[in-house]
Amino acid sequence: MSQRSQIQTLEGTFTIVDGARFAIVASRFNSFVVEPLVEGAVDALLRHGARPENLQIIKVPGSWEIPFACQQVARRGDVAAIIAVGAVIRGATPHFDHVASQASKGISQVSLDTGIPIANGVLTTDTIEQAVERAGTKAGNKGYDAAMVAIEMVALGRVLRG
Ligand code: INI
Repeated sequence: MSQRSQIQTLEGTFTIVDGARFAIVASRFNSFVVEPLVEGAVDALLRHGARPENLQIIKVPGSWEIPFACQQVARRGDVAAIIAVGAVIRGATPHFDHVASQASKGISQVSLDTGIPIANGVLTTDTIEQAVERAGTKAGNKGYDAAMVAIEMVALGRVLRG
């Protein structure tokens, strides 16, 4: 037996355990981009066996508010994972940098603090065109992708916890 073949590899599958609940936390800011991300996330979850009654969509004003909503939902303790979706699009002021970094830092912090996987589907782009490309057009749908990550991380968590 080769040494390489003796190394254990652990990873999650894309199978949703029956009864697993998921929350999608979505901003209303730039909703023309965010709504397709929400629909992409819902599509991924349903196609992989989630039950509609186990999905919940939570709307917040902007991406800045996403971490707080994620924290409240995660603390509730009734979801296997959260999918955060939003769109921070660069404007003429430094506001973009504050919102983008608060959203990503906050999402990561809440996930680590609560032990609930949170997939980051918040777009940070220089232009509206780049955002539209990632919301179901040329560059795929980052909401769909984030939901797939959430499914995988739930499965991985179960593998790691045994
Ligand atoms: N919120 C976004 O989700 N995307 C943006 O591009 C954005 N910009 O550029 O301003 C934005 N701002 C609002 C912010 O998220 C908060 O809702 C607001 O600051 C109130 O706390």
